[in-house]
Amino acid sequence: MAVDLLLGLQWGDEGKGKIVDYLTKNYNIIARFQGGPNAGHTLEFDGIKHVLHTIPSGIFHKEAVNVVGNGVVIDPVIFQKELNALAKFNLDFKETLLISRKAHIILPTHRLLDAASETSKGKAKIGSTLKGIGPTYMDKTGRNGLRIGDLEFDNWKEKYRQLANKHQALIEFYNVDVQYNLKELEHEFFEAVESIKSLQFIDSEEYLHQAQVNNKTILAEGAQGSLLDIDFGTYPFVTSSNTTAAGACTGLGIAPNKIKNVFGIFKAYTTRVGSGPFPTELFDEDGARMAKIGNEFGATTGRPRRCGWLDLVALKYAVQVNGVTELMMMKGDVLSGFKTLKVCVAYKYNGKEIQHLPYNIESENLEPIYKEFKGWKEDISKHSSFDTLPRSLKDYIKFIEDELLVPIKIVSVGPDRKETILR
Ligand code: 2SA
Ligand code: MG
Repeated sequence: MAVDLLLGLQWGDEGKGKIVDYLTKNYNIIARFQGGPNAGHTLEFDGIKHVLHTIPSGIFHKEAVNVVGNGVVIDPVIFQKELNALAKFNLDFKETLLISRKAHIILPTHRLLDAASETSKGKAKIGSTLKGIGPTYMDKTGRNGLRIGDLEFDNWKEKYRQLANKHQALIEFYNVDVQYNLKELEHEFFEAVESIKSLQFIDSEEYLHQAQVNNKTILAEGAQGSLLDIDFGTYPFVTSSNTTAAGACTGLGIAPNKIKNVFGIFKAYTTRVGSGPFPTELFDEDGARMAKIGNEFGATTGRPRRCGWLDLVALKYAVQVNGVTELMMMKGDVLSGFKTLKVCVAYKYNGKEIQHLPYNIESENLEPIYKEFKGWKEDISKHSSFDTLPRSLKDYIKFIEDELLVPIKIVSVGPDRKETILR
């Protein structure tokens, strides 16, 4: 049985959580493959708004099994808080939330190291969510990490201590002002570890293999976005994992030839939270309007997101790297009421017009070239069929499809599960 894959094509916050929740009815298993509590996946249904960080977005469907894959990094303290926030929904986690033994653990000192590293960079900081993501993946690739499977052995605290001691020495090396009380942090960490031990830890690659043999349907859920990919994103202003399609193979142990549909999610405009280049960023009223109507604030940190026009050059790049087979356009409703819309169709790069994403997209070297579109006035959030959408929105959609050569199968017209148009 094939595996489908869903991922973000921009700098994250495209609305992956909403669409995973919407699609879960078609799948037996939802499996997260990278990232950690830096992610903020927002879901809205029955008048409830809920933000998930590490737990896959299929959790609200009682029949679905949710797997936290080996490519994910887990902070037991945040994980525990997520579980507590879900208590009111009466979900049975023992059977429906499974964690890979090979997933790495975020230690309290990883978070401190993240803060020390960012502080030491001053103005050049990445704009990390400070959840310890970078340092944890560094320990993973440096072969020092502590994994979920280690918790099943008696000596895990020795491993923990060794790693935490090393981190403390590193924090001192940074020589910046990071205040902390390790005793307190460790107290909550050890408590949370004991509590997550009540969940099922699994050999997730084997579990997912057996699921495929038994004809179960699997949806791999990405976090952050393609332009934050450690290899293909706007390095160094990226996250520390592969957010692109290949990350689903390494982050779950799924073979590339088992992946069938690749669903690429994008916003009808662009946002970015944290530092780094953003060619179509707006500093005017249009940008402020997108931020306000789109409620563009980080779902994990609350930071305001930077906003700008749709960048088709960057989007084409993401479609290419991921092999996207179906597109999903989010937040078209936020663009209602704009007189004119702009879409970046090429860049002026060192004096020449180019149509690909170059190595360096800092604004000193690059200027977006826009095509203008007529806006629409109507509130589209109550529409349930593509046919009734305003003509100008349909033109906008058609242009994007023609440029990317991939069909847009879902048009989201509001944050609620119900505000979704399937074509
Ligand atoms: P990190 O924390 O080390 O992974 O940060 C590195 C860069 O990756 C960006 N990043 C994100 N960008 C968008 N959304 C993310 N999740 C949250 C959300 C973010 C928030 O859903 O809104 O609440 O601020 C996310 N996670 C990481 C980050 O901004 C850095 O640029
Ligand atoms: Mg988000």
